[in-house]
Amino acid sequence: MRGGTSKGPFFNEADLPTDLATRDRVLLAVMGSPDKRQIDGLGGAHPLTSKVGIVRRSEMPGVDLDFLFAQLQPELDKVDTTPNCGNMLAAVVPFALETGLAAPQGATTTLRVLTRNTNMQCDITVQTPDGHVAYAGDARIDGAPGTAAPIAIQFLETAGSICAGLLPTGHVRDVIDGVEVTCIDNGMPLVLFKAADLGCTGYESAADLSADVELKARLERLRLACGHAMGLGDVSAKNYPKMTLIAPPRAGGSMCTRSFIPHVCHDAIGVLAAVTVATACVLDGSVCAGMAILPGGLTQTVSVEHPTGEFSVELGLDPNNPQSVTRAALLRTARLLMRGEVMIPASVWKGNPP
Ligand code: NQM
Repeated sequence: MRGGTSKGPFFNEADLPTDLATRDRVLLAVMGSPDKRQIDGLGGAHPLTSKVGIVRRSEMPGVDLDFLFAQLQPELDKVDTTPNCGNMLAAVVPFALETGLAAPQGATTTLRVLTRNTNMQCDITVQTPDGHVAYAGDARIDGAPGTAAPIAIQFLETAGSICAGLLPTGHVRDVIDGVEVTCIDNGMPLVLFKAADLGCTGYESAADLSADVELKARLERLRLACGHAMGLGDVSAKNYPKMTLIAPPRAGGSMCTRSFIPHVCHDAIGVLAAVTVATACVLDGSVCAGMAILPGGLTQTVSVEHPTGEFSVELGLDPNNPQSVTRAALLRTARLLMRGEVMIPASVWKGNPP
């Protein structure tokens, strides 16, 4: 499935080994990791195409589907199920409808999905005219070509997904390793700082930033220090916190970003990374203060500019405390790319008994 600006294979959990160590070996074999080109598997030689979705019917009252996201890396022998992925999440309901894990409800189908990685719930609405998922439509998301049917995602509660809370250092702004930063987690742990503070404009292309070896070494030093400050311990082998360079918006949006995930620069920005940037924009005293251009009000659409366009996040603020974000809504698209069997070497797993 393509989910937003990511893609990867989706599995019905019942088709995978129950033993987690075997499951991870199977997923590595599916994707062809570790190998820079993932030549012996389905992975696309990039973190955004080294992702796997695992879905099952939920047993939790009020929840329809459970989703487990697995992040692999081309060159690592590792399967990480600790972070979220809001892009792969967009493909969960289409996958469940295609495979009979859920039934269509009418012209649209809304299901509640629990992301098991961080226990996060959301409501996802897809178009299902005639009882089938519609993929064609007019919705456009920057970072994926063309247009497609809209998939609306409404997040219910995202603060402190992996960290202990929204502001895991206890401050809205810190100075860490000589750089003024906001460490924040509203669905994805991020470190935000002004691009200019690291000698960048913040308007560079993703390719130019990914090729800047010196900048990446500096970012990694800062990331490791922030990881400790955020209570995440040694993050050298983790793909979070993501490092987010910010600059004044220049395309009519609210804030301009360049997001390292964390060792290459994203061509766009992750879904929950965008939710987290939007949240930092509305917090008084964050590094975004004085730079973000916001519409104001208790329902704010924050437009996060990124290298290939923008990502709009609608935030709902608590009327009794406008510094508190109570919900986030956004639009994605997804597409079924293929269905079939993926072949696992018998030395890795011989398959579930028929
Ligand atoms: O932040 C990339 C992506 C992501 C994650 C990453 C994501 C999210 O664009 O919710 O979607 O940050 O590694 O798929």
